[in-house]
Amino acid sequence: MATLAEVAHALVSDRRGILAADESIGTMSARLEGVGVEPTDENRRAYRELIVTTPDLVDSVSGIILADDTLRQRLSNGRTFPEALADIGILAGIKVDTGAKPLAGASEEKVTEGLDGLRERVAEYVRLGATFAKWRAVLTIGGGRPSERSVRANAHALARYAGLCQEGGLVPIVEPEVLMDGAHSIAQCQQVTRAVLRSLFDELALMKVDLDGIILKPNMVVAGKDCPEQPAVDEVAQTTVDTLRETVPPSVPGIAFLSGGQSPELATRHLGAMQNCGELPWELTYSFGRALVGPALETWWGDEGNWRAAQRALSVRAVANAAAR
Ligand code: 5MM
Repeated sequence: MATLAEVAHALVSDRRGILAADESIGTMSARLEGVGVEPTDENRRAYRELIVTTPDLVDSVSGIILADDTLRQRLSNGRTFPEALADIGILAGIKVDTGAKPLAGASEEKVTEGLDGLRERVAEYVRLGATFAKWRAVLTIGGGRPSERSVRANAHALARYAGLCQEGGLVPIVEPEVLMDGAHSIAQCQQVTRAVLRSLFDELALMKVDLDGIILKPNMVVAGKDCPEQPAVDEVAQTTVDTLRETVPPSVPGIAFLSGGQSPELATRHLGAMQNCGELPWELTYSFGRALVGPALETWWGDEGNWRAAQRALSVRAVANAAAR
């Protein structure tokens, strides 16, 4: 059986990246409704089948993060999703958090929940074929946010999640997302991202998490989407890499970015530009959700006749991101 470090390494090497298809039922339903598809269990299943049966996906995707409902569903050929992924050489991951909930005493801020019963759920997910997991914390900038208590509460939860996953045999993807919402500058995003990552690595050390058996999934350091001054691609790349050099220990095998609402093309350009920012101690790759599958969803529209065109749209983004690496 592969060690945690071997699984983590496999997820970020060979120019491949991770596809995030772990939208909760609420988010996935909203995305389906956005393209005129009725948000039924069957349509959520069919959409995920479209993704995992995309030809040659294994050439650019090392792992796919699934949600709990998908892990229990089957493809039309009767295989479970983890079985179907194993058949084609892609690792199956599972989102184990139960969502970001209002943080007591911190107006408009959230803390991600899901620690209760996590040890038992991890054991079940391993039995169902998962080899890695994901937990996403969200932090907002503006109006005095993020507060120190939201940074520390989320870092603490991420570290306890990571420890439980490693104990149970899953590689934890640790995702502290500083949101792009707002009019903040890239400098403000850098300052907050730096503080969030410092707090996170303090907590991971406290919880004795093995850093060579995790993947970090951070935001890129960008300006808020309403900021009138949008930085150039090279500035985003350099600022992101500088921030990571200051905060992420070299024993972390890989950093797999979220796309956070950037357009698919811009997220790919940022990833590509980062590869020219000098020698780095970790692999830099992608763990995009919307920036990988958005164009496919918009092509599909729930119509069987658009199935292959939608898969081609996914392939285009996956191949472009692997090439950017
Ligand atoms: C795919 O979306 C993931 C789950 O979202 P919800 O639990 O809110 O439904 C999300 O965690 C995703 O993995 C990350 O945000 C990265 O996705 P993007 O679209 O930002 O690359």
